[in-house]
Amino acid sequence: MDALVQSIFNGKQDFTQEEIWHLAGLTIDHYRASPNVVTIPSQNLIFVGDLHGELQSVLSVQRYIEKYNNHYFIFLGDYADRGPEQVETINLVMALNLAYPDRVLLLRGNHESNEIAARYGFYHAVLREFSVDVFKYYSSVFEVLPIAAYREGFVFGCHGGVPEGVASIEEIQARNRRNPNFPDDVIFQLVWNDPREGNFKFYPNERSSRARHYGQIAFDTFMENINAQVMFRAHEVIPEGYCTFFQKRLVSVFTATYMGRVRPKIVRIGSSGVIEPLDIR
Ligand SMILES: [Mn+2]
Repeated sequence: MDALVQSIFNGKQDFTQEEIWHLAGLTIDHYRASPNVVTIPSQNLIFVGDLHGELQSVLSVQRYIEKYNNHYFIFLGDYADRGPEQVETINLVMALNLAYPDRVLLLRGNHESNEIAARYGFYHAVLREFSVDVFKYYSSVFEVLPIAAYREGFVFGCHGGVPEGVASIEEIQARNRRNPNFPDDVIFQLVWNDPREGNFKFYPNERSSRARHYGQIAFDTFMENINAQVMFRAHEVIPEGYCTFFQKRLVSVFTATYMGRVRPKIVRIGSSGVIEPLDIR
């Protein structure tokens, strides 16, 4: 294992500009050639929701990675912004990925964006401690992170959920994610859209003129088209840390406390399809 990755894995929390450059470079090398939708290699899965700069949440996830050593961990994005330890949190997330490259997958959330990071704290947190150059290293990581994870006949996972006007995995693969923001509408909706119960397809989402709410009809159609049974997503603050939609076929998970408003969770699914929320901390 890389010496820097090892030291972060063992608890290092102070970083130099050069160390962040090194860590970001390793992460970029890891994802540079990844497709937008990554194939999940296992049926034993644990999904991690929004972390938003809460180091205690990632430290707890790290213990689960060691304990559930035959499980594949999918982080659904939103690593920094808002919380108290943003640099430390995203650095540990990258280190966990590099320590377990075959068992950890990092997806991109809507906060892995220059525009959003400038508005919700990460950009300024990096500038307080480091420099614009260091923010550019992180921004280069944002650009390469994959958008979704998929196992045919089983699960689909992404930060937000069902995009409008998409009927296949191939259509998502054909999009270009390589931008520090989200100019592509399909990529944008995959990380921004929210589910709402109801027998409808899509309606406008107050979060953004480019975002949608997706209902039962849109969800069922998408899942049939791509051949998946269960979808996992994050992106919304849920007091219990976890909830389901659409006859329990959509799981929404949140892994930060969000200033004490959430009892944070991660969610496990095994080959039997049983869904098990796990308390962290
Ligand atoms: Mn989000």
